[in-house]
Amino acid sequence: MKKYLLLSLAVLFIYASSCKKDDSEDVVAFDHAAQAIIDNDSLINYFKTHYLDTEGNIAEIEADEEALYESDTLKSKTVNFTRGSEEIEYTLYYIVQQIGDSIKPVEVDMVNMSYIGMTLDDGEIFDRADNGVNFDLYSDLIVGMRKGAVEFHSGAWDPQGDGTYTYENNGKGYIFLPSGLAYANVGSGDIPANAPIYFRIEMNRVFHIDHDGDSILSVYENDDNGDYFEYDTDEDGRPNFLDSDDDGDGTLTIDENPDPNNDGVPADAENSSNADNPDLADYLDPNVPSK
Ligand SMILES: [Ca+2]
Ligand SMILES: [Ca+2]
Ligand SMILES: [Ca+2]
Ligand SMILES: [Ca+2]
Repeated sequence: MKKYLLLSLAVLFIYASSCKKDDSEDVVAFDHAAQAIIDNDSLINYFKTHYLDTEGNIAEIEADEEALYESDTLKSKTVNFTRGSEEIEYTLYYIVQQIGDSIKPVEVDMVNMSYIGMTLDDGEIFDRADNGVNFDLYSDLIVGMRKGAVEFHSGAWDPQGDGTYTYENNGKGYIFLPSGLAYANVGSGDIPANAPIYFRIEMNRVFHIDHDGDSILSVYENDDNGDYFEYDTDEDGRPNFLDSDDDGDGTLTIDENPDPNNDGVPADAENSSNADNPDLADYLDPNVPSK
């Protein structure tokens, strides 16, 4: 009898773990909007009880130090992100401690960042990279890091001859994320489910990259509002920076001569000036070449 009980428990366990992997069922049932409010309350409470010490570390208030919550250095931004089937309005917080003297990345750039990742409730370090790691902001990072990283300028770098670099005047600071912009109700490694987390980061370098191999750097594949994800000329659901045939005319963008001088900027794109759209570059004009 005992043997059968163990067997059925084992079956149950396997079934439970296979369920957990099925995001579509678990995540839909979870109330992400409610969790967003709980997390924001936790973050606000943290900012009211912590301050930045003279070394730039965050510490718990003991006397009359100025709370992060009262400080002008604490900034926030709204990030709408879909969890389950619902678009949730999240608030991300960040602190720029040092403004870098070079460019900021956009959400489709690659960056080199140094970072320490910590859980909000106990400051436990779950990951760190002290010497800088390259990340494609579009594909390598949780959404909150992508949205936070673009608030930091990069700096100057100096190769040391052994493959490493030193960095000067790079952007430094913190990014604070509600769980919904991080690992949500699933968690990851040492990060529990529904845990707000924060990162201390240094933005070392920004690299412009070309995701779809059409010779146009992704940084230049955005619409008039600067949006990379909504810019979809042929409306096939694939934004231009990921679409190798932007206008959907059956000719690959790269074969419509979008960048004759090979600098990755489509300002010099070939324009055969068809009568309907005389100002439209060929790679964005579905009527050129004519079908
Ligand atoms: Ca491209
Ligand atoms: Ca498209
Ligand atoms: Ca095309
Ligand atoms: Ca075309």
